[in-house]
Amino acid sequence: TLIDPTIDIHLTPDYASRALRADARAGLTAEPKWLAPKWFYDARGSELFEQITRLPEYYPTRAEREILDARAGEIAALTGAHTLVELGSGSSEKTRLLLQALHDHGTLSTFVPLDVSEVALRDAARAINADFPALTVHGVVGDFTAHLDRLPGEAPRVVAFLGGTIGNLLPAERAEFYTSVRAALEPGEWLLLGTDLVKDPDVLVRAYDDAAGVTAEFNRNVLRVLNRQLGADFEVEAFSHRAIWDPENEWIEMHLRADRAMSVLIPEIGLEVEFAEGEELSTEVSAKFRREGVEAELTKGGFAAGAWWTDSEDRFALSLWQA
Ligand code: AVJ
Repeated sequence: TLIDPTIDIHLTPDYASRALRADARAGLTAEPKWLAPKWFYDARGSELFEQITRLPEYYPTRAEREILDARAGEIAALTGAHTLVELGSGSSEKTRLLLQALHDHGTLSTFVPLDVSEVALRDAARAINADFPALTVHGVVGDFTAHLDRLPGEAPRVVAFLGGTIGNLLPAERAEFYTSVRAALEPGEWLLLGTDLVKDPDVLVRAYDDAAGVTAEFNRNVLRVLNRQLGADFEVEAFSHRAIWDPENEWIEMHLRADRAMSVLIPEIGLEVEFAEGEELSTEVSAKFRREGVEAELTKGGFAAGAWWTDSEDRFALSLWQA
């Protein structure tokens, strides 16, 4: 029989809607305008992202899975983890690979998925519980940039932050994130990190501007989120998708370009926003990494290098760090 998993809630019910309002106000009154990438992921946005992961141009998901397929056993042997903490998801195939390897190694007792969405977390927790009936699933509803203290689970724990999502944080935010993960862990515990690597800009731009236009729809979806959640009247089809490689910062930036001048009303935050023709709204930074850079940042954050693995085409890296 399945027991309902334990869920700790560190967020108030209105956390997301308050954060969206604050972000929309800050970003849409800034010069240049911006919106944070976390607002892509309503139900439709999450489904579009799933589609992106299956596109021929979008290699990161397949490359990371290849590494996990090859290395999950080594990760289990190196860490001897009793607890797997996963930041940001919890139902994916990649999670199952890690859980299976830790289970086979004989040390796994607890899985701790952490997500801002309680619904997503309950679904993930139940699905994992069904496949790993002996596992204690202890979910945490929280924001990984703010609620890493008091992570449950028996030591040693591995905190997995996969998919290259670390690339959505700006350098200062990454530094803060590494410091807070380090503070949440006891010495000897682990961080498992997925990072997309710097490569041919054409390959990168294609991965963020696919021929089928799925990424364009994903990008525009953030305007639909604002229309629905804040009563805004963005004319979604009047914005074009742009993916730009910034060689100085070594990141991909996604923009939405206003194809003509327009004025947008956002009643729920009492804002009227003007767009000039051709004005670009920044919606996501997706940083790409080099080994030296990752090592420098993690070392500064107080971690010691454990392992560095890449896929057969050196497109993506999975690295293990010890607190
Ligand atoms: C989920 C943040 C890793 O940056 O590659 C995919 C999101 N954006 N296509 C990424 C994304 C455009 C993705 N992450």
